[in-house]
Amino acid sequence: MIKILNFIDGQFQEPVENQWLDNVSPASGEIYSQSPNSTASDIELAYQAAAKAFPAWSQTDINQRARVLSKIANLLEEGLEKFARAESKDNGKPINLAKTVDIPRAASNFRFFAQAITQFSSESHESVGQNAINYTLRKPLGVVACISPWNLPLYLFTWKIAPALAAGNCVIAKPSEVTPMTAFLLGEICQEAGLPKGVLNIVHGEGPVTGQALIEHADIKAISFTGGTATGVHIAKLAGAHLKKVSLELGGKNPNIIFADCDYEKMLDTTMRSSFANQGQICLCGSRILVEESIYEKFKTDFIARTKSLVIAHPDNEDADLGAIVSHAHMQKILSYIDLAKQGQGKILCGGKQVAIEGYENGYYLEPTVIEIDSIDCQLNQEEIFGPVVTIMPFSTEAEALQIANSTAYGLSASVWTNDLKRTMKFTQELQAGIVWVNTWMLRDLRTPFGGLKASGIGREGGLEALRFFTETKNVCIQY
Ligand code: TXE
Repeated sequence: MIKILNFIDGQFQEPVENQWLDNVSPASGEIYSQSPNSTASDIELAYQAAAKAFPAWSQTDINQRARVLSKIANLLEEGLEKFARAESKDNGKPINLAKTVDIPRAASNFRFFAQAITQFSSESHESVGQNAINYTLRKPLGVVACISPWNLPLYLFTWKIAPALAAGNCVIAKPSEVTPMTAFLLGEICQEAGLPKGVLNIVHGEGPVTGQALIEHADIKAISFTGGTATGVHIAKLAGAHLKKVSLELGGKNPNIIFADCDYEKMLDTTMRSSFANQGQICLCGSRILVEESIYEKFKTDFIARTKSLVIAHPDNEDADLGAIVSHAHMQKILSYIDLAKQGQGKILCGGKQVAIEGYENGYYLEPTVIEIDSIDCQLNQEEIFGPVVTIMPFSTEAEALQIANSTAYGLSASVWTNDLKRTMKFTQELQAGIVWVNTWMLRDLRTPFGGLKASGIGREGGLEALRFFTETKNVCIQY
Protein backbone atom coordinates (compact mmCIF):
# COMPACT_ATOMS: atom_id res chain seq x y z
CA MET A 1 0.00 0.00 0.00
CA ILE A 2 1.48 3.36 -1.05
CA LYS A 3 1.72 5.88 1.81
CA ILE A 4 1.31 9.46 0.73
CA LEU A 5 3.11 11.87 3.08
CA ASN A 6 2.96 15.56 3.85
CA PHE A 7 5.78 17.68 2.43
CA ILE A 8 6.76 20.17 5.12
CA ASP A 9 10.01 22.14 5.41
CA GLY A 10 11.45 20.26 2.45
CA GLN A 11 10.91 16.84 4.08
CA PHE A 12 8.28 14.14 3.70
CA GLN A 13 6.53 13.65 7.03
CA GLU A 14 3.79 11.54 8.58
CA PRO A 15 0.87 13.47 10.10
CA VAL A 16 1.41 14.41 13.75
CA GLU A 17 -1.79 12.76 14.97
CA ASN A 18 -1.27 9.70 12.79
CA GLN A 19 -4.70 9.83 11.13
CA TRP A 20 -5.00 8.40 7.62
CA LEU A 21 -7.52 8.35 4.79
CA ASP A 22 -8.04 5.56 2.28
CA ASN A 23 -7.43 6.57 -1.29
CA VAL A 24 -9.47 4.77 -3.94
CA SER A 25 -8.77 4.22 -7.61
CA PRO A 26 -12.13 5.01 -9.25
CA ALA A 27 -11.39 2.78 -12.22
CA SER A 28 -11.50 -0.34 -10.05
CA GLY A 29 -13.02 0.82 -6.76
CA GLU A 30 -9.91 -0.51 -4.96
CA ILE A 31 -8.13 1.22 -2.10
CA TYR A 32 -4.57 1.55 -3.33
CA SER A 33 -2.97 4.15 -1.07
CA GLN A 34 -3.39 6.08 2.13
CA SER A 35 -2.95 9.77 2.69
CA PRO A 36 -2.65 11.83 5.88
CA ASN A 37 -5.72 13.40 7.41
CA SER A 38 -3.68 16.28 8.76
CA THR A 39 -4.77 18.42 11.67
CA ALA A 40 -4.03 21.88 13.03
CA SER A 41 -0.71 20.54 14.38
CA ASP A 42 0.51 19.76 10.85
CA ILE A 43 -0.73 23.11 9.57
CA GLU A 44 1.22 24.81 12.37
CA LEU A 45 4.40 22.93 11.39
CA ALA A 46 3.85 23.97 7.78
CA TYR A 47 3.22 27.53 8.83
CA GLN A 48 6.41 27.69 10.92
CA ALA A 49 8.44 26.32 8.01
CA ALA A 50 6.86 28.76 5.55
CA ALA A 51 7.27 31.76 7.85
CA LYS A 52 10.94 30.87 8.39
CA ALA A 53 11.54 30.57 4.64
CA PHE A 54 9.72 33.78 3.73
CA PRO A 55 12.37 36.47 4.40
CA ALA A 56 14.92 34.79 2.14
CA TRP A 57 12.50 33.70 -0.61
CA SER A 58 10.79 37.09 -0.82
CA GLN A 59 14.21 38.71 -1.20
CA THR A 60 15.49 36.20 -3.75
CA ASP A 61 16.37 37.75 -7.11
CA ILE A 62 13.42 37.19 -9.44
CA ASN A 63 15.70 35.62 -12.02
CA GLN A 64 16.72 33.00 -9.48
CA ARG A 65 13.08 32.38 -8.52
CA ALA A 66 12.31 32.05 -12.23
CA ARG A 67 15.15 29.54 -12.69
CA VAL A 68 13.85 27.27 -9.93
CA LEU A 69 10.27 27.40 -11.24
CA SER A 70 11.47 26.65 -14.78
CA LYS A 71 13.40 23.67 -13.43
CA ILE A 72 10.20 22.37 -11.83
CA ALA A 73 8.48 22.76 -15.23
CA ASN A 74 11.29 20.82 -16.94
CA LEU A 75 11.15 18.02 -14.39
CA LEU A 76 7.38 17.75 -14.76
CA GLU A 77 7.79 17.44 -18.52
CA GLU A 78 10.46 14.78 -18.08
CA GLY A 79 8.15 12.95 -15.69
CA LEU A 80 5.14 13.20 -18.02
CA GLU A 81 4.51 9.47 -18.26
CA LYS A 82 4.81 8.84 -14.51
CA PHE A 83 2.67 11.83 -13.55
CA ALA A 84 0.02 11.11 -16.19
CA ARG A 85 -0.30 7.49 -15.04
CA ALA A 86 -0.58 8.61 -11.41
CA GLU A 87 -3.21 11.24 -12.24
CA SER A 88 -5.25 8.85 -14.34
CA LYS A 89 -5.20 6.16 -11.65
CA ASP A 90 -6.12 8.59 -8.88
CA ASN A 91 -8.85 10.48 -10.73
CA GLY A 92 -10.22 7.98 -13.25
CA LYS A 93 -9.56 10.23 -16.26
CA PRO A 94 -8.43 8.68 -19.55
CA ILE A 95 -4.65 8.34 -19.73
CA ASN A 96 -4.57 10.28 -23.00
CA LEU A 97 -6.24 13.27 -21.37
CA ALA A 98 -3.77 13.23 -18.49
CA LYS A 99 -0.87 13.02 -20.98
CA THR A 100 -2.08 15.73 -23.32
CA VAL A 101 -3.83 18.16 -20.98
CA ASP A 102 -3.34 17.77 -17.23
CA ILE A 103 0.39 17.25 -16.93
CA PRO A 104 1.54 19.45 -19.84
CA ARG A 105 -0.60 22.27 -18.48
CA ALA A 106 0.76 21.79 -14.96
CA ALA A 107 4.26 22.20 -16.42
CA SER A 108 3.08 25.24 -18.41
CA ASN A 109 1.82 26.86 -15.23
CA PHE A 110 5.33 26.81 -13.75
CA ARG A 111 6.97 27.85 -17.01
CA PHE A 112 4.52 30.66 -17.62
CA PHE A 113 4.81 32.21 -14.16
CA ALA A 114 8.61 31.79 -14.18
CA GLN A 115 8.59 34.09 -17.21
CA ALA A 116 5.72 36.33 -16.10
CA ILE A 117 7.43 37.38 -12.89
CA THR A 118 10.38 38.72 -14.87
CA GLN A 119 7.93 40.93 -16.81
CA PHE A 120 5.80 42.02 -13.85
CA SER A 121 5.97 45.77 -13.43
CA SER A 122 4.12 48.46 -11.56
CA GLU A 123 2.98 51.96 -12.31
CA SER A 124 4.30 55.40 -11.47
CA HIS A 125 2.32 58.63 -11.49
CA GLU A 126 3.94 62.01 -11.71
CA SER A 127 1.88 64.56 -9.76
CA VAL A 128 2.56 67.46 -12.10
CA GLY A 129 2.51 70.89 -10.43
CA GLN A 130 3.11 69.40 -6.99
CA ASN A 131 6.72 68.38 -7.47
CA ALA A 132 5.85 64.84 -6.51
CA ILE A 133 6.24 61.38 -7.93
CA ASN A 134 4.11 58.42 -6.87
CA TYR A 135 5.14 54.87 -7.55
CA THR A 136 3.57 51.56 -6.72
CA LEU A 137 5.30 48.66 -5.05
CA ARG A 138 3.88 45.16 -5.21
CA LYS A 139 5.20 43.10 -2.34
CA PRO A 140 4.67 39.41 -1.62
CA LEU A 141 2.00 38.83 1.02
CA GLY A 142 3.79 36.33 3.27
CA VAL A 143 2.41 32.83 3.85
CA VAL A 144 -0.58 32.04 1.65
CA ALA A 145 -2.96 29.08 1.28
CA CYS A 146 -3.82 27.32 -1.98
CA ILE A 147 -6.72 24.84 -1.91
CA SER A 148 -7.63 22.86 -5.00
CA PRO A 149 -10.23 20.31 -6.17
CA TRP A 150 -10.11 16.82 -7.63
CA ASN A 151 -11.23 17.30 -11.22
CA LEU A 152 -7.93 18.59 -12.68
CA PRO A 153 -5.75 17.76 -9.70
CA LEU A 154 -2.19 18.79 -10.58
CA TYR A 155 -3.28 21.31 -13.20
CA LEU A 156 -5.33 23.40 -10.73
CA PHE A 157 -2.93 22.83 -7.82
CA THR A 158 -0.02 24.30 -9.82
CA TRP A 159 -2.24 27.02 -11.33
CA LYS A 160 -2.30 28.54 -7.83
CA ILE A 161 1.09 27.54 -6.46
CA ALA A 162 3.17 28.78 -9.42
CA PRO A 163 2.06 32.46 -9.30
CA ALA A 164 2.13 32.50 -5.49
CA LEU A 165 5.75 31.31 -5.46
CA ALA A 166 6.78 33.47 -8.40
CA ALA A 167 5.52 36.55 -6.57
CA GLY A 168 7.75 35.70 -3.59
CA ASN A 169 5.25 34.16 -1.19
CA CYS A 170 5.66 30.97 0.78
CA VAL A 171 2.81 28.52 0.35
CA ILE A 172 0.82 25.95 2.28
CA ALA A 173 -1.07 23.99 -0.33
CA LYS A 174 -3.80 21.42 0.17
CA PRO A 175 -4.86 19.23 -2.73
CA SER A 176 -8.23 17.51 -2.69
CA GLU A 177 -8.29 14.49 -0.38
CA VAL A 178 -9.99 12.63 -3.26
CA THR A 179 -6.90 12.96 -5.52
CA PRO A 180 -3.75 13.50 -3.44
CA MET A 181 -1.24 11.50 -5.51
CA THR A 182 0.27 13.95 -8.00
CA ALA A 183 0.56 16.67 -5.34
CA PHE A 184 2.58 14.16 -3.32
CA LEU A 185 4.85 13.47 -6.30
CA LEU A 186 5.32 17.20 -6.85
CA GLY A 187 7.18 17.38 -3.51
CA GLU A 188 9.97 15.18 -4.90
CA ILE A 189 10.32 17.43 -7.92
CA CYS A 190 10.57 20.52 -5.71
CA GLN A 191 13.42 18.89 -3.79
CA GLU A 192 15.19 17.98 -7.02
CA ALA A 193 14.71 21.46 -8.50
CA GLY A 194 16.33 23.04 -5.46
CA LEU A 195 13.30 24.92 -4.19
CA PRO A 196 14.47 26.08 -0.75
CA LYS A 197 12.89 24.16 2.09
CA GLY A 198 9.73 25.63 3.59
CA VAL A 199 8.90 27.69 0.49
CA LEU A 200 6.24 25.20 -0.59
CA ASN A 201 4.53 22.95 1.98
CA ILE A 202 2.00 20.37 0.82
CA VAL A 203 -0.42 19.19 3.48
CA HIS A 204 -3.00 16.47 2.83
CA GLY A 205 -6.39 15.85 4.38
CA GLU A 206 -10.12 16.38 4.38
CA GLY A 207 -11.67 19.77 3.73
CA PRO A 208 -13.50 20.15 7.03
CA VAL A 209 -10.42 18.95 8.98
CA THR A 210 -7.18 20.01 7.27
CA GLY A 211 -8.66 22.67 4.98
CA GLN A 212 -10.56 24.19 7.86
CA ALA A 213 -7.41 24.34 10.05
CA LEU A 214 -5.57 26.00 7.18
CA ILE A 215 -8.13 28.74 6.50
CA GLU A 216 -8.53 29.36 10.24
CA HIS A 217 -4.81 29.92 10.76
CA ALA A 218 -4.56 33.51 11.95
CA ASP A 219 -1.36 34.35 10.07
CA ILE A 220 -2.28 33.10 6.60
CA LYS A 221 -2.54 36.23 4.50
CA ALA A 222 -4.55 35.01 1.51
CA ILE A 223 -6.56 32.03 0.33
CA SER A 224 -6.81 30.98 -3.28
CA PHE A 225 -9.53 28.37 -3.62
CA THR A 226 -11.10 26.37 -6.44
CA GLY A 227 -13.99 24.07 -5.60
CA GLY A 228 -17.70 23.96 -4.90
CA THR A 229 -19.77 27.10 -4.37
CA ALA A 230 -20.94 26.08 -0.88
CA THR A 231 -17.33 25.65 0.28
CA GLY A 232 -16.41 28.94 -1.36
CA VAL A 233 -19.12 30.79 0.53
CA HIS A 234 -17.93 29.19 3.79
CA ILE A 235 -14.33 30.25 3.10
CA ALA A 236 -15.39 33.79 2.13
CA LYS A 237 -17.24 34.21 5.45
CA LEU A 238 -14.28 33.05 7.47
CA ALA A 239 -11.79 35.07 5.46
CA GLY A 240 -14.04 38.12 5.80
CA ALA A 241 -14.01 37.87 9.57
CA HIS A 242 -10.18 37.90 9.54
CA LEU A 243 -9.83 40.28 6.57
CA LYS A 244 -7.82 37.77 4.57
CA LYS A 245 -7.58 38.22 0.81
CA VAL A 246 -9.58 35.59 -1.10
CA SER A 247 -9.84 34.45 -4.67
CA LEU A 248 -12.66 31.98 -5.28
CA GLU A 249 -13.11 29.99 -8.47
CA LEU A 250 -16.35 28.07 -7.99
CA GLY A 251 -18.89 26.12 -9.98
CA GLY A 252 -20.47 26.74 -13.34
CA LYS A 253 -23.58 25.87 -15.34
CA ASN A 254 -22.31 27.14 -18.62
CA PRO A 255 -24.47 27.72 -21.69
CA ASN A 256 -23.36 26.48 -25.10
CA ILE A 257 -25.43 28.57 -27.54
CA ILE A 258 -25.62 27.23 -31.07
CA PHE A 259 -26.94 29.30 -34.00
CA ALA A 260 -27.87 27.87 -37.40
CA ASP A 261 -25.21 29.96 -39.19
CA CYS A 262 -22.29 28.33 -37.34
CA ASP A 263 -19.60 26.10 -38.80
CA TYR A 264 -21.64 22.99 -38.02
CA GLU A 265 -18.99 20.25 -38.07
CA LYS A 266 -16.54 22.22 -35.94
CA MET A 267 -19.35 23.06 -33.53
CA LEU A 268 -20.39 19.40 -33.26
CA ASP A 269 -16.83 18.18 -32.63
CA THR A 270 -16.24 20.86 -30.01
CA THR A 271 -19.61 20.31 -28.37
CA MET A 272 -18.71 16.64 -27.86
CA ARG A 273 -15.67 17.78 -25.89
CA SER A 274 -17.32 20.64 -24.03
CA SER A 275 -20.05 18.24 -22.91
CA PHE A 276 -18.10 15.15 -21.92
CA ALA A 277 -14.37 15.85 -21.58
CA ASN A 278 -13.04 14.55 -18.25
CA GLN A 279 -16.44 12.84 -17.76
CA GLY A 280 -18.02 16.32 -17.71
CA GLN A 281 -16.10 17.16 -14.54
CA ILE A 282 -14.68 20.50 -15.65
CA CYS A 283 -16.06 23.75 -14.29
CA LEU A 284 -15.97 25.12 -17.86
CA CYS A 285 -18.03 22.32 -19.45
CA GLY A 286 -20.95 23.56 -21.53
CA SER A 287 -23.60 21.66 -19.62
CA ARG A 288 -26.60 23.61 -20.97
CA ILE A 289 -26.88 23.27 -24.74
CA LEU A 290 -29.20 25.79 -26.39
CA VAL A 291 -29.88 25.27 -30.10
CA GLU A 292 -31.60 27.53 -32.62
CA GLU A 293 -34.95 26.03 -33.53
CA SER A 294 -34.26 25.65 -37.27
CA ILE A 295 -31.40 23.16 -36.68
CA TYR A 296 -32.62 21.68 -33.40
CA GLU A 297 -33.85 18.32 -34.78
CA LYS A 298 -30.77 17.83 -36.96
CA PHE A 299 -28.47 18.70 -34.06
CA LYS A 300 -30.33 16.37 -31.73
CA THR A 301 -30.00 13.43 -34.13
CA ASP A 302 -26.30 14.05 -34.81
CA PHE A 303 -25.39 14.79 -31.21
CA ILE A 304 -27.12 11.69 -29.87
CA ALA A 305 -25.49 9.50 -32.51
CA ARG A 306 -22.06 10.88 -31.63
CA THR A 307 -22.72 10.52 -27.90
CA LYS A 308 -23.73 6.89 -28.32
CA SER A 309 -20.47 6.23 -30.17
CA LEU A 310 -18.25 7.47 -27.34
CA VAL A 311 -16.02 4.79 -25.82
CA ILE A 312 -16.39 4.33 -22.06
CA ALA A 313 -13.46 2.29 -20.84
CA HIS A 314 -10.83 1.73 -18.19
CA PRO A 315 -8.71 4.92 -18.10
CA ASP A 316 -5.60 2.97 -19.20
CA ASN A 317 -7.30 2.23 -22.50
CA GLU A 318 -5.81 4.62 -25.08
CA ASP A 319 -9.13 4.67 -26.95
CA ALA A 320 -11.22 5.73 -23.96
CA ASP A 321 -13.30 8.87 -24.50
CA LEU A 322 -14.68 8.61 -20.99
CA GLY A 323 -12.98 6.96 -18.02
CA ALA A 324 -14.36 6.61 -14.50
CA ILE A 325 -16.21 9.15 -12.35
CA VAL A 326 -13.94 10.41 -9.58
CA SER A 327 -15.62 8.72 -6.60
CA HIS A 328 -18.55 6.58 -5.56
CA ALA A 329 -20.12 9.51 -3.72
CA HIS A 330 -19.85 11.76 -6.75
CA MET A 331 -21.32 9.08 -9.02
CA GLN A 332 -24.29 8.80 -6.66
CA LYS A 333 -24.75 12.58 -6.84
CA ILE A 334 -24.80 12.47 -10.65
CA LEU A 335 -27.22 9.53 -10.63
CA SER A 336 -29.54 11.45 -8.32
CA TYR A 337 -29.80 14.17 -10.99
CA ILE A 338 -30.49 11.57 -13.67
CA ASP A 339 -33.30 10.34 -11.41
CA LEU A 340 -34.84 13.81 -11.52
CA ALA A 341 -35.20 13.39 -15.27
CA LYS A 342 -36.86 10.03 -14.72
CA GLN A 343 -39.26 11.70 -12.30
CA GLY A 344 -40.35 14.12 -15.01
CA GLN A 345 -37.93 17.05 -15.05
CA GLY A 346 -36.72 16.06 -18.50
CA LYS A 347 -36.59 13.36 -21.16
CA ILE A 348 -33.49 11.18 -21.29
CA LEU A 349 -32.53 11.02 -24.98
CA CYS A 350 -29.53 8.76 -24.43
CA GLY A 351 -27.40 7.37 -21.61
CA GLY A 352 -28.49 7.60 -18.00
CA LYS A 353 -27.12 4.29 -16.75
CA GLN A 354 -24.12 2.92 -14.93
CA VAL A 355 -21.70 0.89 -17.04
CA ALA A 356 -19.96 -2.30 -15.96
CA ILE A 357 -16.47 -2.62 -17.47
CA GLU A 358 -15.29 -6.22 -17.69
CA GLY A 359 -12.75 -6.95 -14.99
CA TYR A 360 -13.48 -3.64 -13.25
CA GLU A 361 -17.08 -4.15 -12.18
CA ASN A 362 -16.53 -2.16 -8.96
CA GLY A 363 -15.34 0.94 -10.87
CA TYR A 364 -17.49 4.05 -11.22
CA TYR A 365 -18.52 4.32 -14.84
CA LEU A 366 -21.49 6.20 -16.28
CA GLU A 367 -22.94 6.55 -19.75
CA PRO A 368 -22.74 10.04 -21.26
CA THR A 369 -26.26 11.37 -20.89
CA VAL A 370 -28.33 13.86 -22.88
CA ILE A 371 -31.53 15.18 -21.33
CA GLU A 372 -34.07 17.26 -23.21
CA ILE A 373 -35.82 19.83 -21.05
CA ASP A 374 -38.66 22.25 -21.62
CA SER A 375 -38.44 24.36 -18.47
CA ILE A 376 -35.37 26.38 -17.59
CA ASP A 377 -36.33 26.49 -13.93
CA CYS A 378 -35.82 22.79 -13.21
CA GLN A 379 -32.91 21.69 -11.02
CA LEU A 380 -31.36 19.83 -13.96
CA ASN A 381 -30.95 23.14 -15.72
CA GLN A 382 -30.10 25.25 -12.68
CA GLU A 383 -27.75 23.17 -10.53
CA GLU A 384 -24.20 22.09 -11.28
CA ILE A 385 -24.24 18.32 -11.90
CA PHE A 386 -20.52 18.11 -12.71
CA GLY A 387 -20.71 14.86 -14.61
CA PRO A 388 -21.29 13.51 -18.13
CA VAL A 389 -24.80 14.94 -18.25
CA VAL A 390 -25.99 17.79 -20.46
CA THR A 391 -29.41 19.34 -20.97
CA ILE A 392 -30.57 20.49 -24.39
CA MET A 393 -33.42 22.74 -25.48
CA PRO A 394 -34.33 24.85 -28.51
CA PHE A 395 -34.67 28.63 -28.70
CA SER A 396 -36.18 30.84 -31.38
CA THR A 397 -34.75 34.35 -30.98
CA GLU A 398 -31.50 35.98 -29.83
CA ALA A 399 -33.34 37.63 -26.96
CA GLU A 400 -34.69 34.28 -25.79
CA ALA A 401 -31.25 32.63 -26.03
CA LEU A 402 -29.70 35.41 -23.96
CA GLN A 403 -32.42 35.30 -21.38
CA ILE A 404 -32.06 31.52 -20.96
CA ALA A 405 -28.25 31.72 -20.93
CA ASN A 406 -28.28 34.29 -18.13
CA SER A 407 -31.01 32.59 -16.12
CA THR A 408 -28.89 30.61 -13.64
CA ALA A 409 -27.14 31.63 -10.44
CA TYR A 410 -23.76 30.90 -12.07
CA GLY A 411 -21.63 33.00 -14.40
CA LEU A 412 -18.37 31.24 -15.19
CA SER A 413 -18.15 30.74 -18.94
CA ALA A 414 -20.27 30.63 -22.09
CA SER A 415 -19.76 29.52 -25.69
CA VAL A 416 -21.51 31.04 -28.69
CA TRP A 417 -21.50 29.46 -32.14
CA THR A 418 -22.26 31.94 -34.93
CA ASN A 419 -20.62 33.71 -37.85
CA ASP A 420 -22.71 36.86 -37.46
CA LEU A 421 -20.58 39.76 -36.24
CA LYS A 422 -23.41 41.87 -34.86
CA ARG A 423 -24.73 38.93 -32.88
CA THR A 424 -21.24 38.07 -31.66
CA MET A 425 -20.80 41.57 -30.31
CA LYS A 426 -24.22 41.54 -28.64
CA PHE A 427 -23.63 38.19 -26.93
CA THR A 428 -20.08 38.91 -25.83
CA GLN A 429 -21.33 42.14 -24.25
CA GLU A 430 -24.46 40.78 -22.61
CA LEU A 431 -23.65 37.25 -21.48
CA GLN A 432 -23.18 37.13 -17.71
CA ALA A 433 -19.93 35.15 -17.69
CA GLY A 434 -16.30 35.74 -16.78
CA ILE A 435 -15.13 34.01 -19.98
CA VAL A 436 -16.96 33.99 -23.33
CA TRP A 437 -15.74 31.79 -26.18
CA VAL A 438 -16.93 32.40 -29.72
CA ASN A 439 -16.67 29.44 -32.10
CA THR A 440 -14.40 27.55 -29.73
CA TRP A 441 -14.25 26.12 -26.21
CA MET A 442 -11.58 25.96 -23.53
CA LEU A 443 -8.97 27.61 -25.70
CA ARG A 444 -6.67 28.84 -22.95
CA ASP A 445 -4.00 31.51 -23.03
CA LEU A 446 -2.34 31.80 -19.64
CA ARG A 447 -2.05 35.59 -19.95
CA THR A 448 -5.83 36.03 -19.83
CA PRO A 449 -7.91 36.73 -16.71
CA PHE A 450 -9.78 33.68 -15.45
CA GLY A 451 -12.75 33.57 -13.08
CA GLY A 452 -16.48 33.97 -12.82
CA LEU A 453 -19.37 36.21 -11.90
CA LYS A 454 -22.31 35.59 -9.58
CA ALA A 455 -22.15 32.20 -7.80
CA SER A 456 -19.10 31.26 -9.87
CA GLY A 457 -16.77 33.20 -7.64
CA ILE A 458 -14.94 36.39 -6.93
CA GLY A 459 -11.61 37.62 -8.16
CA ARG A 460 -9.57 36.69 -11.21
CA GLU A 461 -6.52 34.50 -11.55
CA GLY A 462 -4.32 33.93 -14.59
CA GLY A 463 -1.55 36.10 -15.98
CA LEU A 464 -0.81 39.34 -14.22
CA GLU A 465 -4.13 39.11 -12.35
CA ALA A 466 -2.72 36.19 -10.36
CA LEU A 467 0.49 38.06 -9.60
CA ARG A 468 -1.59 41.04 -8.46
CA PHE A 469 -3.68 38.77 -6.22
CA PHE A 470 -0.59 37.31 -4.59
CA THR A 471 0.96 40.72 -3.86
CA GLU A 472 0.15 43.64 -1.61
CA THR A 473 0.07 47.02 -3.30
CA LYS A 474 1.82 49.94 -1.67
CA ASN A 475 1.89 53.47 -3.03
CA VAL A 476 4.92 55.63 -2.29
CA CYS A 477 4.70 59.41 -2.76
CA ILE A 478 7.90 61.47 -2.80
CA GLN A 479 7.86 65.24 -3.00
CA TYR A 480 11.01 66.87 -4.22
O1 TXE B 1 -15.79 20.22 -3.48
P1 TXE B 1 -15.20 20.96 -2.25
P2 TXE B 1 -16.40 18.75 -3.58
C1 TXE B 1 -18.29 21.46 -7.52
C2 TXE B 1 -19.03 20.29 -8.14
C3 TXE B 1 -18.99 19.27 -7.07
C4 TXE B 1 -19.15 20.14 -5.84
C5 TXE B 1 -18.64 19.52 -4.59
O2 TXE B 1 -20.36 20.66 -8.39
O3 TXE B 1 -20.01 18.34 -7.18
O4 TXE B 1 -18.39 21.28 -6.13
O5 TXE B 1 -17.37 18.96 -4.79
C6 TXE B 1 -11.54 21.63 0.27
N1 TXE B 1 -12.14 24.52 4.47
N2 TXE B 1 -16.90 21.52 -7.89
O6 TXE B 1 -17.21 18.39 -2.39
O7 TXE B 1 -15.63 20.31 -0.99
C7 TXE B 1 -11.53 20.18 -0.17
O8 TXE B 1 -10.79 19.39 0.71
C8 TXE B 1 -11.13 24.48 3.59
C9 TXE B 1 -16.54 22.54 -8.82
O9 TXE B 1 -15.30 17.85 -3.92
O10 TXE B 1 -15.48 22.40 -2.45
C10 TXE B 1 -10.91 20.30 -1.55
O11 TXE B 1 -9.50 20.42 -1.44
N3 TXE B 1 -11.11 23.67 2.53
C11 TXE B 1 -15.11 22.67 -8.96
C12 TXE B 1 -11.49 21.63 -2.06
O12 TXE B 1 -11.93 22.32 -0.90
C13 TXE B 1 -12.18 22.88 2.32
C14 TXE B 1 -14.22 21.56 -8.74
C15 TXE B 1 -12.69 21.46 -3.00
O13 TXE B 1 -13.64 20.64 -2.38
C16 TXE B 1 -13.27 22.89 3.20
C17 TXE B 1 -14.70 20.63 -7.76
C18 TXE B 1 -13.22 23.75 4.32
N4 TXE B 1 -14.19 23.82 5.22
C19 TXE B 1 -16.00 20.63 -7.40
N5 TXE B 1 -14.18 22.00 2.75
C20 TXE B 1 -14.59 23.70 -9.89
N6 TXE B 1 -14.91 24.96 -9.66
O14 TXE B 1 -13.83 23.38 -10.79
C21 TXE B 1 -13.68 21.46 1.63
N7 TXE B 1 -12.46 21.97 1.36
